[in-house]
Amino acid sequence: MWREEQATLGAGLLWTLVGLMLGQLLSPQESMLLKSLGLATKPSPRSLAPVPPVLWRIFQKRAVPPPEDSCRVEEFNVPGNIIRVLADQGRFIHRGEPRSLCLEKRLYFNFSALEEGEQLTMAQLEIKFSHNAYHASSAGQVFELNLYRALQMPLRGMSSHMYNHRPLVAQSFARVHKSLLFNLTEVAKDWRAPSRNLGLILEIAVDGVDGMLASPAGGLWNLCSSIDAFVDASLLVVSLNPQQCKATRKKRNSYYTPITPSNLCKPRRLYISFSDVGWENWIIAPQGYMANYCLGECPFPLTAELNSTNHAILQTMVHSLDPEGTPQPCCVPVRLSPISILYYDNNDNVVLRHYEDMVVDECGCR
Ligand SMILES: *[C@@H]1O[C@H](CO)[C@@H](O)[C@H](O)[C@H]1NC(C)=O
Ligand SMILES: *[C@@H]1O[C@H](CO)[C@@H](O)[C@H](O)[C@H]1NC(C)=O
Ligand SMILES: CC(=O)N[C@H]1CO[C@H](CO)[C@@H](O)[C@@H]1O
Repeated sequence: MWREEQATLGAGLLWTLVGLMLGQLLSPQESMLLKSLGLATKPSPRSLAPVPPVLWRIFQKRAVPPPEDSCRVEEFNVPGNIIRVLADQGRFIHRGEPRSLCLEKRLYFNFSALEEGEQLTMAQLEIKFSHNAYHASSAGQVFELNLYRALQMPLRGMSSHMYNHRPLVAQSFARVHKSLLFNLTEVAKDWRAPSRNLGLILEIAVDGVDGMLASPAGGLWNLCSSIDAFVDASLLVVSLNPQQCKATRKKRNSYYTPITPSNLCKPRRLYISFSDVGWENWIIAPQGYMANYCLGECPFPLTAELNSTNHAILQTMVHSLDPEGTPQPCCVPVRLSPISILYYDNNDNVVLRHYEDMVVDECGCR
């Protein structure tokens, strides 16, 4: 880690930055910053949905060290720098009747959060069942799950026949206390056009004509009741924004620079706290990060450690001859590295997104 800089100049810049963030972060600046983060407006999540464990896992794994290739999601082995978990917004069509059809529900995922230039590379539907609701009477019972693509907008009291009767997925499952995962990549690509996104119809039925079974207690036990354990459906979508993503990445290797008691150009520590900027209500993690900045002199003669260009070397030479007429080269970032941010977007979806060039690793005289 770099030595905490107490130099007057360093502290001055630091306080300018803090002042900028605390007091005078004017809306044009804030919206510029949001835009560079790929957001049109500052999200104001209404309900704070729990963070899907898979996103936490990926976030924590990325925290240190940063990924080698920022354009891939290694966990799923697909290209991408944005991972969203979209909540299902569909309604129940009915549940419990007739007895062999336990549940019929529309699943709808709002794709408006995906921006124009993003390429969708993966979509995975998760259907979750609660852990507690597993009923012993249904042990061994096999359920049939069918997923259909809806063909028209649902109307209230819509019959169950308004959809394509070739199911996208037909699957049997026996245990209702586990998540089921389905690959919907192809369908979701088609959903990018809003008029094409009419959602899905999910049907869960008990295998057999009648859903009633004699229970050990003597009465009739409705097998469907164990499907009340149905908790929710969500769609994990991975996409790639090529403009915000570089193909290859060098390893971050300059976490420590030699401590030189000088005013020479080098990275200085700067911690940016998201709560200081008033963003703590929509950024889930990190709460802040070490962004750093470049500061210092670029004097004649420039040494190799100052990462200078031929042009900068010439400029210092001219500066040494004519200090009034030509300034020194500037101390600027020459290597930056990315971070990942976990946040709620405007639709209350949870998003894990990779941002390039957020941390100053190396400075140079340019
Ligand atoms: C999807 O979300 C956008 C932005 O929040 C909203 O304007 C739109 O009405 C939503 N669409 C549907 C069908 O709910
Ligand atoms: C999901 O489906 C797509 C397209 O059909 C396919 O390319 C991809 O390999 C599948 N992913 C997995 C994990 O099976
Ligand atoms: C790319 C490059 O030359 N980087 C160097 C910049 O300067 C630091 C020291 O300040 C060196 O450690 C880097 O290798």
